[in-house]
Amino acid sequence: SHFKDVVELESTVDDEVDNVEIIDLHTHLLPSEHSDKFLTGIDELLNYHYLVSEYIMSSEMTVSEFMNLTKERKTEVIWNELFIRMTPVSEATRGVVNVLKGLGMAKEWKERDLNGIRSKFLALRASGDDAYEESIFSLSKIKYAVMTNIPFSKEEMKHFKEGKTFSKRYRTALRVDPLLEGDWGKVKLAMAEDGIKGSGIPAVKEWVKTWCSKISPEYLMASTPKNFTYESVDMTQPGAFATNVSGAGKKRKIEQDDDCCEDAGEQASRINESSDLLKEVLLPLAEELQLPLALKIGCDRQVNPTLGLAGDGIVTVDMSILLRLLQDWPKVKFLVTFLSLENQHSACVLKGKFRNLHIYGCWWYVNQGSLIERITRMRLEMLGTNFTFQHSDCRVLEQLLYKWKHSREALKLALRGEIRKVWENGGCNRADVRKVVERITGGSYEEFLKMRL
Ligand code: REL
Ligand code: ZN
Repeated sequence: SHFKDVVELESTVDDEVDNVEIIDLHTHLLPSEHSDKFLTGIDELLNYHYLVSEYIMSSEMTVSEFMNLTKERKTEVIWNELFIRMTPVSEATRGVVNVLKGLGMAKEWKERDLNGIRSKFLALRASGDDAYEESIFSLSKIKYAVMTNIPFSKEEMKHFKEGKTFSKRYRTALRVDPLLEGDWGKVKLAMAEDGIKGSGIPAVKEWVKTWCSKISPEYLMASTPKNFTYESVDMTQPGAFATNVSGAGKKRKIEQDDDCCEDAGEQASRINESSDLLKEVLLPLAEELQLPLALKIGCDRQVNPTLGLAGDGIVTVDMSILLRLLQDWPKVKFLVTFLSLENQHSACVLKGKFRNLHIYGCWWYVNQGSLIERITRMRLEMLGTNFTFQHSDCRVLEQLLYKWKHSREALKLALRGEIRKVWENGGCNRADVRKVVERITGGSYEEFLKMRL
């Protein structure tokens, strides 16, 4: 039966949002079996780059003084500054407090007892990392989280090479930024490390395919560099790749670097060098293997390199780049998110034109309650339920608890308003609310993966 009043409507929305099992479709989490890559506990939580950036904004220490500290010392310094000297009002600082509360450390938080917190975290892990890991997933009500698996990282991939098994709560995604950037140097290095002899386009394809069959990724992914561009080429024109594509700058550079004489063999390998890894490897492979290409667009990497991971900035991008990709590659599915708020609206318009596009998440600088609410309302108005409202981007296991708590709160606010309109229009009930919630927290994503193009 239909809701009798707004109170019932809102409490049902809250209840459905609190209880839905979510698919987290992009994180940087790695399983406990990958020991050194498994980030957990208070030191990792407080060393999160969002907090480092907030700390540096007003710290008494200089950047280099801070960066030279040990991890444990950094924890203490951040704790004293952001949680004792200041009140934790930011998204990232509130998050830590929420984790503490969620894991039964309200008393320690009240007393600002960092040592107490440290020993409680140790105690929690006493029953074994996989049990602890499972408890965090189930407390956060996450069905599964998609990892970021980087074949260019020897240390990360060694765990896969060893064939370790891990919890079903994790799914894989193959992260291939150098293919999108046309960075042959990195590609060749990674291939050499994997013992691959050849170096041309076919060899690169084989290498990527081998990783795909090894880890069975949900999708291929990359985040675009600031100057990322993609120009349409007439694929029927011989030599088109060498002249008219985003790799053109790269080609010029290679020619400048190497102006001595050469034989035919060298010339042939130079043609390979200048080939566009995006157009000749990544996009064709996505089509051939029927793997979506997930793009994260709008990061301006290392605007302040002294800050490490905390040193990345933002750009609002020209949407015609994505438009051309969608037009040129109708058989490739694109999962896309944007860093800039300005790009979110245009992204919704594009989604309405291209069924091979799925918009997901409120990434990093738009992963803030007020912005999640606003973006989600706009997406509901423009796309119905054909999007995924959020991904967490967690790097530390326990962040699942707070990031999803915060996102669920924002979603409740968005849905209370939007569902109310539906109700006022002609009535609605719990089942109607559930359909909406399930679709935008993973249902639409899974449907998109299965969609025929
Ligand atoms: O996947 C990415 O490219 C980004 O999400 C990361 O580079 C970023 O550092 C992440 O921690 C942001 O949330
Ligand atoms: Zn990420």
